[in-house]
Amino acid sequence: MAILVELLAIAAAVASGHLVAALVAPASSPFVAVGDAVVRLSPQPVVEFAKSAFGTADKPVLLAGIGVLLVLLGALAGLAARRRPAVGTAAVAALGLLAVAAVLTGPVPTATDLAAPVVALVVGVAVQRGLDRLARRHGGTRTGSGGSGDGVPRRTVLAGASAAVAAGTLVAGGAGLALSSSGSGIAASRVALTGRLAAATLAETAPPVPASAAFPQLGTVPFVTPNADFYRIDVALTIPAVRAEDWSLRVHGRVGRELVLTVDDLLRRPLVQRTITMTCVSNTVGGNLVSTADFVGVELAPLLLEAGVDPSADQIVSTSRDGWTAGTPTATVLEPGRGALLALGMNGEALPVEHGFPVRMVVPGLYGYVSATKWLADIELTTFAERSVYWRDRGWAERAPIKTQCRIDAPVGFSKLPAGRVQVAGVAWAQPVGITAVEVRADDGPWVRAELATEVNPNTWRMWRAELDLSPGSHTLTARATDRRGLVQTDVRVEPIPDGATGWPSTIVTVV
Ligand SMILES: Nc1nc2c(c(=O)[nH]1)N[C@H]1C(S)=C(S)[C@@H](COP(=O)(O)O)O[C@H]1N2
Ligand SMILES: [Mo]
Repeated sequence: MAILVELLAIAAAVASGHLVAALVAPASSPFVAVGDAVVRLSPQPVVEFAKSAFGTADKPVLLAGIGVLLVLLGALAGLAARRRPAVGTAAVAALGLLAVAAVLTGPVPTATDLAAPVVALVVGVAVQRGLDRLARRHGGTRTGSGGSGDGVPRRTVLAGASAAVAAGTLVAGGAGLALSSSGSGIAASRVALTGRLAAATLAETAPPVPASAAFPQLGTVPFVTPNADFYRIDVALTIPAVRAEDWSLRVHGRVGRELVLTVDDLLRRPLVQRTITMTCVSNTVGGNLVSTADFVGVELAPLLLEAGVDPSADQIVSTSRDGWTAGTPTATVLEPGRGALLALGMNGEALPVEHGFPVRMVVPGLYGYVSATKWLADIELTTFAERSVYWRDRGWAERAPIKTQCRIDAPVGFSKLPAGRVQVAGVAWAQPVGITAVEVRADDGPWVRAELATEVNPNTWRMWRAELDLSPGSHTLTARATDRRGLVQTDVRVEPIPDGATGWPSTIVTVV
């Protein structure tokens, strides 16, 4: 019985905490906050291992692991509580305090964030003490006759109380889950923001992408990546849920005057539309952590100038609602024509939640980890010497401009092709300068200049195609790009860490 009491108390605490969190501040759910804290405190090798072992299932696996651990802890505490009743209460209280600590040490904690773990703590302790007292008074599970005539009603009281707690837990947990998965109004907020963006007058529109910008009939990816296919990389255990109505951004640090901006404030500024190719530093040669979208947002540079950037502030640290941080060179963002954005829209909609709703940063020409903060919450003007950030702490470079790179999309590796002329096609990118040439060759043969598709702008990828005459047998096709600076992509193969992979992409095909 003591074990059941303990487990019911923990379940009631978790469920009530999740419900309160779903109502007031989704990220403050004790369960989720503890999971986030585990990720924050895990040494880098553990995080890398989890990612490679479980892939994108790493988050559910972690949450399930915490669930199993809670059951084990509850059972152990329950066993101990048979001898020493105080242990049972102490265990539940300790778990509650752990949740409070996880939320308090989390990113940008606010007073409302405390509501959920505190409710969980109080509910957990109250249930544990209440049921435990009933159980002891009435002899617990010791079954059999139970003796006296009033034993039956007493056991009934205990069973009834337990059932009531269990039912309450299910209802609270179910309601919490339903609310948090419906995103506490996030979906409605997204629809509303999509509407406001559609109704807004853009100060600058992106020219439509011409059909000549891609070669889909040859097997290249579409020029603009549909939102559902846009690559996704982040360390967020659960997607931070902030309604556009509740969002605000603080710009502070080495500035003349602090700014606090809401979505309304942003929508009052000139809105610009830009087609930009984003790239992840973790992309391996030939990989697909690169995508293109039409972003709508406000220019970041004038906003920073309004705040008055101190000349000493060489780094912009942006913090996500989930605590993740990126460090961007101030000079890059302020560079004339760079076009860094606080983006609100992506491909005709408000940002999808997994891509940073309601506001994210996008800086053309920089890898995402040093620039593209999603669920943006805070911008601090500081120095590289003064503050380090998430991935820099884990061995990645302080500065990371995108390296000139290309990819062969067709033919697909290990294809069997009929002899004769073979169509080769792919993409190349060198944001922010653009691509001026791509060459392809078979084996050690001569380089063949590819035909380039129409350039949309230098901050986007550029598609290419070429024809090669291949004799029967197996061939390795290799490509290399040249950027507008005249730099030919290096063939030296390096791994993504610390500042991006290099090397020529290649594909093996068999001509029959
Ligand atoms: N809050 C937050 N923002 C983040 C990250 C993150 O882990 N958390 N990852 C960054 C990295 S490494 C990349 S490459 C881009 C990816 O953006 P996407 O998922 O929209 O493609 O987001 C950046 N912004
Ligand atoms: Mo990335």
